Amino acid sequence: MEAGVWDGMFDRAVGVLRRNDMGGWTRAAPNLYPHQWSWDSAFIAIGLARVNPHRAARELITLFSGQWANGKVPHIVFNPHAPPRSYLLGPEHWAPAVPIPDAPALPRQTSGLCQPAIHAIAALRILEAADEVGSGEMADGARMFIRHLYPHLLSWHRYLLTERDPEGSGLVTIYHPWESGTDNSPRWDAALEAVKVGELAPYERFDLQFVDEPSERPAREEYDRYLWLVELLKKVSYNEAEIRRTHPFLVKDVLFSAILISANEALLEIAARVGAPDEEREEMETWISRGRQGLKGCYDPTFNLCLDYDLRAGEPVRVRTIAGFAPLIAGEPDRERHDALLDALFSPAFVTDPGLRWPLPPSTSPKEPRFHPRAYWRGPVWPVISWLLWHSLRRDGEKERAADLRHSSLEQLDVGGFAEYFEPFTGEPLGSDDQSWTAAVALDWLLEDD
Ligand code: 9WN
Repeated sequence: MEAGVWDGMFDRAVGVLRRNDMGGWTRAAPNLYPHQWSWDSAFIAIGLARVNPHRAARELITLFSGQWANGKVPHIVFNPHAPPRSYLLGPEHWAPAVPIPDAPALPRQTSGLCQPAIHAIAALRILEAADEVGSGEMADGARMFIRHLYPHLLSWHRYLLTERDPEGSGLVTIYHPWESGTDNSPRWDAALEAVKVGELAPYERFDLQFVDEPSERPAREEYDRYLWLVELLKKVSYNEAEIRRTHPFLVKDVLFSAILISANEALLEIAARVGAPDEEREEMETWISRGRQGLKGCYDPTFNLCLDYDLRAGEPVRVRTIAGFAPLIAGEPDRERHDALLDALFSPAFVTDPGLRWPLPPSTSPKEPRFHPRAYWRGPVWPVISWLLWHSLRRDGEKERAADLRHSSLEQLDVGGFAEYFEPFTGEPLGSDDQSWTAAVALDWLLEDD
């Protein structure tokens, strides 16, 4: 760790995670998100891996205790002690009239959606952290942890690459913008607009009490559609075949798919460590090459970005967002395309826009007509996305660019604190304060030297 430069930040980040620690799992944020979120927990485990590997392992194990019988890891595992009227949609909104055969026999309730599968990357980080400590109790604990988690990770990835990809395209179909983790990104505008909302019970937006301005959260029309899509999924008791037949929102999400490819690389390493059968490793290799092929088919040479594909409309989603850099996250084997993507990332359409407070990727390109610098995923900078890109660039040997992303991100957090996201031109912290995954990626960055 660079001593002196980021004085106090390490302790502040640890403090945020400690205050959000609910005993074996971490709430995503103190007020706005009082439950355990799936990809947040994976980032939290990454941040905790070298600080407290045992606690990091526990984060993932607790999350996976909510896994469904079909392998799906739910996007929220609910906190039974969350204050009433604190989060919409709470646990009472997810149960369908007809019991769900695939839901877990749980002491804890879950949502019925999922989120990007970054968990295997987190699990591998925990193993590597335990390796650094050396042999002894830690190594035994890590071995037990991974023996326990490996089959769960495998069935999670299998679910995504079968039920969510019956076409064998290597790309994951999402059923709801919340599944992407980039909820109100303009990526989903057209597909959402096509959803005809039926009769909805009146509802209250609890989220708006925890932000300064309503524009920091999705709009009312978006919420109507989010809630309606959940109603439709409940109506078919989350039956995958029925969803594929009837659901109005089915999109191949390139960012989700890319994260899964990278997670499959991690799973492959984990498989080697647990001595998994050859067939399982071959299965993962097939997923990885199929995924890369799938992303190749979504590449748009005019934008030099990868585009999501709307299955209902039968067309690509032509909008420039950070999801376009999916192949960089997956690992792009074609050198020419890799360089074109890097040029696009470091172009004025993203990181080198001269008006930016820090050279960090805005969630949506400022060149897009639907860019909005304060509106959730429509423009602000999200530290976890900067982390994903940093991690990928470093893996690919792009040392200098990775170091710049890390340095600017740490500056952003030093000035603005561990906010959920940041206004790209002013650096103003927005959304929730003390967001767990922001503190977690800060820890990971602080523990690196470059
Ligand atoms: C819905 C918890 C989550 C993140 C998502 C982010 C936001 C929820 C919401 O918060 O989504 O899942 O209510 O807006 O978009 O990426 O996991 O931090």
